[in-house]
Amino acid sequence: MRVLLINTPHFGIRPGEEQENLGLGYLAASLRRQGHEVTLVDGTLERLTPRAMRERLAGQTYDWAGISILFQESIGQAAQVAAAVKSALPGTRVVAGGQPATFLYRELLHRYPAWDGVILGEGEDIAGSLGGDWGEGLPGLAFRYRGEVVAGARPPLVAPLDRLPFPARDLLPLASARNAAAQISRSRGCWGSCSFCSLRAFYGQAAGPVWRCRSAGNVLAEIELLRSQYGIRAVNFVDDNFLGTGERGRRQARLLADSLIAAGTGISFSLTCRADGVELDLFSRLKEAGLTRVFLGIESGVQAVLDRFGKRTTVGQNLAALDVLKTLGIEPVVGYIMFDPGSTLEEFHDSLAFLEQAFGSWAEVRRYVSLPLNVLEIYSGTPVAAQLEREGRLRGDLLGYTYHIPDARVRLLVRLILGVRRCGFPLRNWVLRRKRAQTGRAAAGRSAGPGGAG
Ligand code: B12
Ligand code: SF4
Repeated sequence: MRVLLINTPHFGIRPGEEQENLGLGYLAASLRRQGHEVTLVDGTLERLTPRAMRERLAGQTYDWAGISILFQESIGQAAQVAAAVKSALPGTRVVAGGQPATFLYRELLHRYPAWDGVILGEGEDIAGSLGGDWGEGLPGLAFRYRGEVVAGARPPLVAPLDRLPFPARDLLPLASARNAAAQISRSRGCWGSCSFCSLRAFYGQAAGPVWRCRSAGNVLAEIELLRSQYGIRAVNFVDDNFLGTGERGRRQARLLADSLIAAGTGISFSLTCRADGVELDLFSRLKEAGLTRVFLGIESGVQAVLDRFGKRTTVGQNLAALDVLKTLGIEPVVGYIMFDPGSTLEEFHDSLAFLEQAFGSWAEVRRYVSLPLNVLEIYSGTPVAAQLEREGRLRGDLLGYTYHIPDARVRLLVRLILGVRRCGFPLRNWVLRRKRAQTGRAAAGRSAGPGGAG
């Protein structure tokens, strides 16, 4: 079977921060293990418009095409790509996968004729069956059947993760090409159920423990491969919650640290975690193993807001986690949500006071907090989306939701911030892209020219 996998183009990501689609790397490896031939086209990295995609695919033949939708904000773009694939390759089945597609399969199949099916949840165990007869349905597949949208029951979660082949890195050449960090997925799922996050719904609808972690040996083997075959010196663990569940999660993290130290890989790495798992002892071991940067979802410095988010952490834990990272000299990259549908002006003031207390100055806040004036975005599959819908406060549709904020002062503030951002971000990205193109040209000129420094 010949399979085409496509990463939906997303041009909103800050230039230089685009990453490879690891989910497609995993699917490709699983398909290959079953003897199928896979082509992967990355619309984001190649900056492909639907038209360019059509031209690129004309004249080729595949048994089916799968399109990954990582972010809900790119659902419209994905539908255009699906239509482009259909027009370039008439008769080829086109299926969608990824978190937003899983939650919005009904809307996708009703609204866009180009989609033939949607894969619900993890795709590795389903992908190999998609080229055959769909009959009355397959587990984990939603499709149109006799004029209705039907969905097969979700198959169990992939477990243990060690049984998966490593992602097909030859189809994900970005990290090695630009000498950047490679993305690694060491665990999947999270025990939390924060109101704004879709993780629990994504993994929780299938049978099996939500948080699953690869063994230290399996992760180490992938790192060794990345090092020896691709020259990788740094990795980013994309796990949503690196520290997983309770004592078991901490033990697994320590085991990995011990293995990395014993193997002397010399690899540096970053990870993402909750504030309540950051402990001095464990993190000093992780630092010894190569940890340099931690993406820390503290989300708020106001207890009432943390409670509203269902975060199950305290302001004290947030401060303590920042303190541990500071003590160890590990760079924090802090996730913070300043405004949400329940925000009040008083909470905004308290938040500013917290940030100042935690970081010392606004300059430091800007240095460590990714987006200090972050306004919560609403995604399908999250508890907050369901709540707003129940309360009749959710506006828009699958292409983008907005919501009503009862506090009029906050509403005005948010409107201002979003207005400035709507103009500012595209301009910033345009400038960054020009700069990168110029530096790229200069670098190419240097290396190609006689007597270059390299
Ligand atoms: C790495 C990452 C990024 C990277 C980019 C990744 C990339 N390749 O482009 C960066 C840091 C740039 C990023 C940015 C953002 N991100 Co992000 N990101 C992730 C993260 C942590 C890991 C993705 C990953 O590699 N997963 C591991 C693979 C194995 O899983 P997977 O992608 O789900 O794939 C599996 C299945 O979904 C399925 N599948 C997927 N595609 C397909 C296709 C087919 C055909 C089939 C059969 C199956 C299938 O099979 C795969 C294997 O099991 C996810 C969280 C997560 N756990 O997925 C969030 C996540 C995707 N990000 C999210 C968000 C919101 C964002 C931002 C919008 C945040 C913001 N407001 O700025 C931005 C968007 C871009 C921007 N405007 O800058 C949300 C998306 C929510 C939603 N419903 O839209 C997620 C789910 C985080 C969360 N918990 O809420 N992100
Ligand atoms: S802790 Fe992070 S990954 Fe887990 S549910 Fe909350 S936001 Fe999602």
